[in-house]
Amino acid sequence: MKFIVLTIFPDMLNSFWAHGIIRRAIERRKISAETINVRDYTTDRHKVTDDRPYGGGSGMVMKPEPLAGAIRAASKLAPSAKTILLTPQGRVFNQNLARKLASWKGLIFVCGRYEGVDERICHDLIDYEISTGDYVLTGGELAAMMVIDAVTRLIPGVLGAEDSAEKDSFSNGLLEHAHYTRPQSYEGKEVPEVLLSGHHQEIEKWRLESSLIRTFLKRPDLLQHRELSEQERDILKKWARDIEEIVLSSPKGHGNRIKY
Ligand code: 4GY
Repeated sequence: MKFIVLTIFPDMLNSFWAHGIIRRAIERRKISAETINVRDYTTDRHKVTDDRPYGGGSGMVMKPEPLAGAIRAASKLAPSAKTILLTPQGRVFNQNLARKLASWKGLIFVCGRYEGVDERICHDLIDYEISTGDYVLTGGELAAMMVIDAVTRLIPGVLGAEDSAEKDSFSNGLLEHAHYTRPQSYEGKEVPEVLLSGHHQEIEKWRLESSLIRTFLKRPDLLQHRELSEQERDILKKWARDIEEIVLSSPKGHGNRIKY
């Protein structure tokens, strides 16, 4: 996978490329990383990348010519790469989109600044618009890094077999189970007994239960569109029975049955 980021603040990417799994992926040639300074493609003495908006108003707009020059230079480096503009107006990024992007050969990220990018660039030179979420950043750089980060860890050989992407949140549509490490007792709180037992089947069962209940409590929307396996249904039914028992035996209860 070839990543190219177009920005007027290339230094923002330096520490990103230089740390952790991203750095290792570059060293092992699982990905290649390039930052292109849009200012290098300005044509005037003062290297101006913005201009006043037609129609008036406050704020500035990114001039089309430097961006066009930078995109064309990037496309030469990665001819089969798709161009992506990071904008709140794009398709909202998620793990499924990350999986799709991970299967492509190259991605060119166009990072806007100021109030926005001249519409003719968006229209002519951008293949996809992606949003990392419903909020407004001061530029596309952080969003580009988020997308690159999520895509990189899905590329085969980037993560070790140990912490493979298959095992984490969303690979099965559920949140991760709770994690514990030493010490066994921390500020009076104990690690769940079963995790010390060495009984792998019981541990797997506990982890699925932890995943399911955390998803139900923290992100019930994730369960809405997901089919449940027989085992998952049994776990949720057991919890429903336990909860109902508590409700029915509570002193103020009127004996109303929970409908589900
Ligand atoms: N949200 N997801 C986002 C963003 C900043 C002005 C256009 C987002 O991806 N990008 O807020 N981007 C703006 C800044 C130019 C992009």
